[in-house]
Amino acid sequence: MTDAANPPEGTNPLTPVLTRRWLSPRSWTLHTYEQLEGYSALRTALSAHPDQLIELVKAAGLRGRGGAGFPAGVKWGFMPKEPSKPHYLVINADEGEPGTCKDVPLMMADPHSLIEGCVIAAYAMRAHHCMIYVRGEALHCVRRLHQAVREAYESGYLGRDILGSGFDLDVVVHAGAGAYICGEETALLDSLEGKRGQPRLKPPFPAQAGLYACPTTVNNVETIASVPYVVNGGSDWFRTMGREKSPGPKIYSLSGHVENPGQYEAPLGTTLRELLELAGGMKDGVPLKFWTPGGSSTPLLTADHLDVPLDFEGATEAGTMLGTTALMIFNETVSVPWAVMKWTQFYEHESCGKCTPCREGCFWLAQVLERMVDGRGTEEDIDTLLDVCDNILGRSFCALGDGAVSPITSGIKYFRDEFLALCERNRSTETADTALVGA
Ligand code: L3W
Ligand code: SF4
Repeated sequence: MTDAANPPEGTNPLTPVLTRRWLSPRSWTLHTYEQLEGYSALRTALSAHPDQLIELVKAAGLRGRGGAGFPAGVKWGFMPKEPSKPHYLVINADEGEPGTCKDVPLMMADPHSLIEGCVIAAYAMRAHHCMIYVRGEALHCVRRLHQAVREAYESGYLGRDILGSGFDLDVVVHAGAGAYICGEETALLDSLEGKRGQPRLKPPFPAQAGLYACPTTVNNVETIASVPYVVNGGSDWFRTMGREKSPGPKIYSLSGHVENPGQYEAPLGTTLRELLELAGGMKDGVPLKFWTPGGSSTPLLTADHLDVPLDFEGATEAGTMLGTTALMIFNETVSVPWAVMKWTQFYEHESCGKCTPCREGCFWLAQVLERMVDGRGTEEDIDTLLDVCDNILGRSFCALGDGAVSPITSGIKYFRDEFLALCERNRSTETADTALVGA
């Protein structure tokens, strides 16, 4: 692992940590996992005090890999130390953010790293129940996790008295029903309880009142799968990768107009320019026009942002967010208003309807964008879009509303001319029609 942290000079910045087993034959089996140091971190962890593990994760600076980047150790520390109610660990595997394809590949290729991370995290937080909430459409992934969980039970890594430590943990794999909003942690908890998945008011945060009103921690798949490496390598080793406030490796998923789309693991802070090099460059050499750093909920960037360090701070300084590190890459052939319309239709469809700004606003945004793309827009429509966005941003109940306006406001910020051109086209058609009628 130290080698991965200190690659010889001149090699690419890939850090095969989380992805190091992915290309091994039958990488998803317990046999392969054990052959490649699997479950060695669990043995170490179970011999430590739970609080030592929380301090270790805090010292490593491991931040949530689901989008918000909240420090994992701090979140674990919110859980009560003396359980008066059951504690729950919930894994957010509802990977639904457009363009995001890192958690499903991780669970398919290396499900035991997630399970090992779950046992360590649950032990640290005094939880004896863990739920893995998987995106409903990813049935292949649900099956793979079921198989891995079964193997882990049979080998004493789950269940009663794990590895003779006296610690018990049950893991349940739960398939969602395909609603994007169930990736929001409190909607996910409602869904797990059998209710319609809609966000809850926070506070109380899940650590105070989560699943069945009991102390709960919700963590992303990649976050928890990183934990065994932190335990084995230590916090100093983890911090040799990435940047001071955003340490460690990260799985970047590249899609769209690149030669070799896929998952690229690299230290946090790697730039798109470096990632594009790893991915073989832009497809057929057609130049880059715009891209998302972390799914469609993060403001778009352009070819001027190739050297933005892709970590939590770097993305914010560039006026966007790191999000899920889902880099969707678009070349010059793609119309920005068209792409923005498609994303807006997605948010309109996925808005849960609980609050008015998002429910009504996403509907109107989609209407206006469809009209514009259809060549029936006017210049005032651009102001209408920005006005509706302004009434959604910061006024919605959950992050979906804020995310929905990101592609629109950033699209207009960088490519206003393209939106205007659509309206001009409409005006010239109108003039032609009038001339025709007049004739
Ligand atoms: C206790 C406090 N806990 C915060 C916890 C909170 C949560 C975590 C982060 O949104 C983002 C969003 C999407 N006491 C606490 C506390 N916590 N303060 O920390 O919380 P928060 O509210 O900052 O973020 P969030 O609601 O978890 C996540 C963005 O990610 N996103 C989409 C993600 C989609 C996926 C996917 O498909 N896999 O993850 C993309 O950008 O817009 O901004 O646990 O409870 N005082
Ligand atoms: Fe539901 Fe949208 Fe409101 Fe979130 S912002 S609660 S998704 S209506």
